Amino acid sequence: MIRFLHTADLHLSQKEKEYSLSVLREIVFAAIEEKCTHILICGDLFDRNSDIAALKKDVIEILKEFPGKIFYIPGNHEELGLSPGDYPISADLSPMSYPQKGESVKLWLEENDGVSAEFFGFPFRRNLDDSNIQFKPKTVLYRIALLHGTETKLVEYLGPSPEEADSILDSKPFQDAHFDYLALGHIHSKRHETSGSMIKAYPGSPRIVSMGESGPRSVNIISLGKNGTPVLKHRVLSSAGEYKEFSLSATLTGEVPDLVSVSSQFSKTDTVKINVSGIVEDEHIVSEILNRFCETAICRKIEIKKSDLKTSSALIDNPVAKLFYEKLKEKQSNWSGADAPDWNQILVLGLEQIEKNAGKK
Ligand SMILES: [Mn+2]
Repeated sequence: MIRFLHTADLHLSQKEKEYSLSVLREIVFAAIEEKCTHILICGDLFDRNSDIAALKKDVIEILKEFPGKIFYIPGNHEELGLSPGDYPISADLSPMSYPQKGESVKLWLEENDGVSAEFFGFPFRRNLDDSNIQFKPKTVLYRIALLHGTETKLVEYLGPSPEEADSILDSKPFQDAHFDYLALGHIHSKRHETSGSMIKAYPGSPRIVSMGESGPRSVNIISLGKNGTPVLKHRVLSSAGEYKEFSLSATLTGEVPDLVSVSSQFSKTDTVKINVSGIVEDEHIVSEILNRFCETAICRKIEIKKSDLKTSSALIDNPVAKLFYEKLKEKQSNWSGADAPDWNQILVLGLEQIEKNAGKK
């Protein structure tokens, strides 16, 4: 049996050193626990080229804990900060094995327990298709490729980020050469597809690289047995946490009543974004409440978006709005019935309508 852990797009960075290295540690731990013989790292292991020199000592120390082999290809991010055409890896990154400068592909031939497999590692390049790759007839049980780029059938939407639109991968030559598994990197959300008998899979980024990357972060574990069919499973990484986003509204007096219930919906490894909207009388009060919340929130990272928050004074410069506001306040203070309406909602709706009509003139 050959069993490998497939990951990509960890984006180790000095900026988030502790967090990104903690996820690398869990990846190695997972590979050991799953009894993997190999780890495949399919590009963008480092966020920028300068991160290689800065973090290589820590990375090597962590990777040395793994008793099997580690195959690696550089992605487009390893080139960031370099002059075009320069090969991104000049340092010795063993125990990782990877294509060297000038090598357009590296072939590893592996055998374990009567199971044989070829692993082809392609360093990132912007054009990889029928015209520049050719394979000899398959003589082993499994053929695996390590690739970094956008497989268009697996990625339905190619924008607005130009990142996804460059580096198109054509999987046809791999299918024609009877590959069994394409170990892909570049796309940060996990996905896979089987075409014919070939699995094409992005494990997704094993950590949160950018805000908005929601869902559990995971790696792929692939088992190659004697029957010639790879078996794929996902393994969630708990140290990566999850990205969680909440939309809350502030009351006119600046309180955010749902903040309390939100804090029970994330944990210390999570990355949190809270969008606050509404109309408030005094922006300072709501800012103070939100700052205090951020200081005490138990999570890895928190960001609050206040751009949808409006102050009533700005709107009340409009004489119609001012009249509406005063009438509403009067009605509110004279209210004696049991079921009081949501005054804040009425105010927000009313002011929004007045603002919209004012804009039409
Ligand atoms: Mn990439």
